[in-house]
Amino acid sequence: CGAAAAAAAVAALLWQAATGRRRGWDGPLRPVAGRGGPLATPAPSALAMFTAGASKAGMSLYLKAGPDGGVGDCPFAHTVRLVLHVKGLDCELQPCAPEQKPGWLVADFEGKMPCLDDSGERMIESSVIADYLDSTYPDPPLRKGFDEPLRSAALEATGKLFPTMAKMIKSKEFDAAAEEALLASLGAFDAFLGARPAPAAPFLLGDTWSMLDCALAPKLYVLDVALRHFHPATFRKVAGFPHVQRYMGHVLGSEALQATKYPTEMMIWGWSKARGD
Ligand SMILES: N[C@@H](CCC(=O)N[C@@H](CS)C(=O)NCC(=O)O)C(=O)O
Repeated sequence: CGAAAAAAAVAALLWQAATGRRRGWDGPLRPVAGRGGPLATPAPSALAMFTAGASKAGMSLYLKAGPDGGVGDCPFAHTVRLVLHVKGLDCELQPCAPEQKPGWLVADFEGKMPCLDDSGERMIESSVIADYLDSTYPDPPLRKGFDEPLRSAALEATGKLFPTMAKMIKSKEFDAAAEEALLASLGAFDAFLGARPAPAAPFLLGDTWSMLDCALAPKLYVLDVALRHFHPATFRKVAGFPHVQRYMGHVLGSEALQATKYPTEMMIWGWSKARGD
């Protein structure tokens, strides 16, 4: 029995060396963060020795770097990282400043990021990457198994949140029209959350992460940090939306968000640049 377990462990190790991904034998799954990411890169181990000799197997995510070379502020890359995390997939993070992008990324993808490289299969656009991950690594499913009318309603109710919050955050002076538009989109979102069959459900479509949560949570992280920083009086008005408050509290406090978030200083740095501060 012991020998069989050891053989299974070795087989799993070799499988990981070949694929860059873990199989469920070695305990809880966690993502591997790259340079300067919020999680420390695991210490060298037998696993590292195996993977060091492997060819191009494994997953890498090329994403915006911050000024210190670590993971920069990008809600779209954050969505991909959430999907990876929820699925328990290991992925090397490769933060890239404009001058650090690999030649193939510039030549084949106009340097666009985030860009996923899964053992040579490469793609850009966070939604395309997220769909690829969901269909290639279907456990847990993030699109299938959810109520379709509820999903459409959620999409409709959340569609204006990011554009309106971005406009407000970017406005240097107080802009009453921008605030009104943001509050209107928060109102639509609040109404949707409260009208669901299970209004207290922690995620948009029920009790588990869906693709929509993975797309929305990084944007609410922006609201929580950048709107609070640049327009605190407007941020205080978010308290007037109780369902939004509860949803934000849940997803922003979740283990997955905490494990994948980039530093708040990075967020302020990125949005300060976008504002031309
Ligand atoms: N529609 C794209 C947007 C991606 C995007 O805007 N990426 C920006 C940061 S949020 C970026 O990586 N900028 C750095 C660069 O292009 O060098 C997606 O969803 O993937």
